[in-house]
Amino acid sequence: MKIVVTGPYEAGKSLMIHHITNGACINVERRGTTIAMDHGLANVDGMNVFMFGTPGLLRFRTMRKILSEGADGIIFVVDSVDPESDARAKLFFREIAFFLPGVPCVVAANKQDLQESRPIDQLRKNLRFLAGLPVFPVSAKTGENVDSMLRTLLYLVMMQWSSVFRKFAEFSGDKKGLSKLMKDLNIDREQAVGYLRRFELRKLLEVQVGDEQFVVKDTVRSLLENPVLIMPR
Ligand SMILES: Nc1nc2c(ncn2[C@@H]2O[C@H](COP(=O)(O)OP(=O)(O)OP(=O)(O)O)[C@@H](O)[C@H]2O)c(=O)[nH]1
Ligand SMILES: [Mg+2]
Repeated sequence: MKIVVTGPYEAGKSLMIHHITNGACINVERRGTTIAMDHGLANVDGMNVFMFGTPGLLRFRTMRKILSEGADGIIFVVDSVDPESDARAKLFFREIAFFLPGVPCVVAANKQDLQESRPIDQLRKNLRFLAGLPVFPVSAKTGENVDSMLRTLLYLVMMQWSSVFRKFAEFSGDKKGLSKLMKDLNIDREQAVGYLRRFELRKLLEVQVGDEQFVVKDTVRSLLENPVLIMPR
C-alpha cells in the first residue's frame, strides 16, 4: 500500500515515519526541516506499506502534490500542543482533500506524551474539519497508539478495495484470471490491467503470462480475503 503522511510544519510527520518503519527510512531535510520528502518501507502482517512523508512548509506544495499521487490512504498529523499550528492544519487538510478526494484518512493527534497536549475533545472543538474523521491520540516519540492507527487506516483502505481484492484472491493463479476479473467486476480490459499494475507496484501480487494470469502473494492472501484480520487486537 502507499500511505502519505501530511500535515503542518513540525507536527511530527518525519518522526512518525521513523517510528512506523523502525528507522528504515530516509528524510531529505535541512537542519531538521523536511525540504523534499520522507520515504520508508514498513511491513504489517506481511503486507508492504510504502510510507511517504511530505514537507510541512507551505511553499513546498508541488512536492506534496507529487508525493500524494495515487496514495491509497492518508495519515494527517496535527500538533496537539501548539494551537498556533491549527490554522495551517486547516489549510493542509483542504489541500490533501483536494489532491486525494475520497481516499481514506485517519488523524494523528500527535505529541500526546507531553503534559500540555490538548485532549481529542478539545482538538475537535478547535479543528472543525476533524468532524467525521477517526482521530487517534498518539505519540511519534513513544510510539503510543501509532500501530493501532496505522492498522485502522489499512483496514479502511482494504475495505474500500474489498470487492476488487476478493476477486484477486478468487482468481489468483487462474489461467484466465484477467478475463474473469473483467467479467465479474464488469470492467474493461484497460481498467482491469490498471488494477493489476497498481497492486503489482504495491507488491500485493505478481503478473504472469502477458497480463492474463496473476498470482496474489501468499503473505497477503488471507488479508485480501478478510481485511478485518489487520485490525488492532
Ligand atoms: N514530545 C514529542 N515530540 C515530538 C513528537 N513528534 C515529533 N516531535 C518533535 O517535534 C519536532 C518536529 O518533528 P518532525 O518529525 O521533524 O516534524 P515534521 O512534521 O516532519 O516537520 P517538517 O518536516 O519540518 O514539517 C522534533 O523536534 C521532534 O522531535 C511527539 O510525539 N512527542
Ligand atoms: Mg518532516
